[in-house]
Amino acid sequence: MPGEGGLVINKYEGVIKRYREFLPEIDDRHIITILEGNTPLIKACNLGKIINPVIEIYFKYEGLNPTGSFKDRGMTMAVSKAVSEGSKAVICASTGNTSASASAYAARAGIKSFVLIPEGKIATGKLSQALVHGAVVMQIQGNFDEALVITREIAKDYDVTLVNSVNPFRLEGQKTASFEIADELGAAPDYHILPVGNAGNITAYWKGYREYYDAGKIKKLPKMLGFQAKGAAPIVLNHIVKEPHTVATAIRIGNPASWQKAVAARDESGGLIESVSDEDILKAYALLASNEGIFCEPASAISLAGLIKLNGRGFFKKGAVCVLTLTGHGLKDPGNAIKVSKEPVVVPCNKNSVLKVMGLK
Ligand code: AN7
Repeated sequence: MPGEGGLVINKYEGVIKRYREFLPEIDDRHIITILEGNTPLIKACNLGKIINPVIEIYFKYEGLNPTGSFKDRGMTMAVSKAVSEGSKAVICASTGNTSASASAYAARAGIKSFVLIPEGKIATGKLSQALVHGAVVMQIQGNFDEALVITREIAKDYDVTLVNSVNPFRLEGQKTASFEIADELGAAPDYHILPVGNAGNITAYWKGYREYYDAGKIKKLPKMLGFQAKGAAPIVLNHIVKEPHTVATAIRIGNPASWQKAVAARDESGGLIESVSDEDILKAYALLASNEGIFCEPASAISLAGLIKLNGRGFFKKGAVCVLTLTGHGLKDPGNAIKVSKEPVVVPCNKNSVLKVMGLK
C-alpha cells in the first residue's frame, strides 16, 4: 500500500489475517484485533558470555503484545469466534494475564467480560488492566484451579463464552507464535523453552511447529522444554497440587487443563518438563533485566532459569539454537522488580551530594 511520499507500507493487521491459511475460518467483519503478535525475536547479546558462549539464545518477547502478554494471540481468535457466533459476554478464570486480555478484547468487541481471579494472588498491573477495561472482576476466595471449575460450569449452563485455553480457538491463535519464530529464523529452533502453567501455551506452540512441519515450511521440529515452579509443579510430580504456591503468580496452578496435551508435546518432541525454585526464577529475572535490558514478569523468567538449570548439567551441544518465550511484560508486576533490586538512594537536593553518589567526588 503506498503511503505518504510514495513510501510502501506493509500494513500489519494482526495474527488472524497474517496466518489465516492455518487458522479456523472467520469472516473479516467479525475479526476483533488490537494488532497482537508480530513480536520481536531478540538475540541475547550479553547472557551468552555469562551462561554459555557456544549456544544461541533468542527471546520471543511476548510482553510486547497489546495487553502485555502472549494471551492476546489466542484472545483475538477466541473473541472473534465468540462475536461471530453472536455471543454478548465472555468469562474466564485467571491468574491475571488471561483476565487482562479477555477484558481488553471484550471492550474492543463491545461485549461484556466477567473475570474470576484468586483473591490477593494476582500482580497489580494485571488487576488494573481488567478493571480499567471494564470487566466485572470477582476476587474468588480460592485458587485458580477452583475458579476455573466454577467458570466452566457457568459457561456450560449460561449464555457466556468461556475464553480460558480450554476454548480451542485460544490455542489456535497462540500457535501463531511458532510460525513467527520459524519465519524469522528460517527454521525451527533446536529447543523451545517456556513456562508451563495451565499448559495451553506449550500445547499451542507444539501444534504450530507441527503444522508448519506438515506444510513443508520447516524441515525439523524443536524439542519442547517446559518449566514449572517447584511449588506448583503438578506435571513434574505427576499429581495434582492442591495448594500451589510460587512467587510467579501467573503459573500458580495445581491442576492444568491441558495436562495431557503438554505431556504429549513433551514426549512427541523428545523434550522435558522440569521444575525450578522460586529463588532461581528471581535470579534469572534480575539477570535478564540487568544484562539484556529486557523486563519480563517472574513467570516468564522461568524460561531462562530453566535454560540455566539444564546448561549446568551440560545439556546443550555447541551451536544449539534456543528460543525462550518471555510470556509477559515486567511492568505487570513492579512489586517483584523492586523486591529483587537495590533500594533507590535518597539524596539531599544539591549537586555535590549527587556527585558523591555517582562516585565522582
Ligand atoms: C506470564 O492468565 O493461566 O501454560 O490465567 O500469564 O498456557 O497456562 C496465565 C499463564 C506463563 C502459563 N506465563 O501459560 C492466566 C494464566 C505467563 C502467564 C503462563 C501464564 P499456560
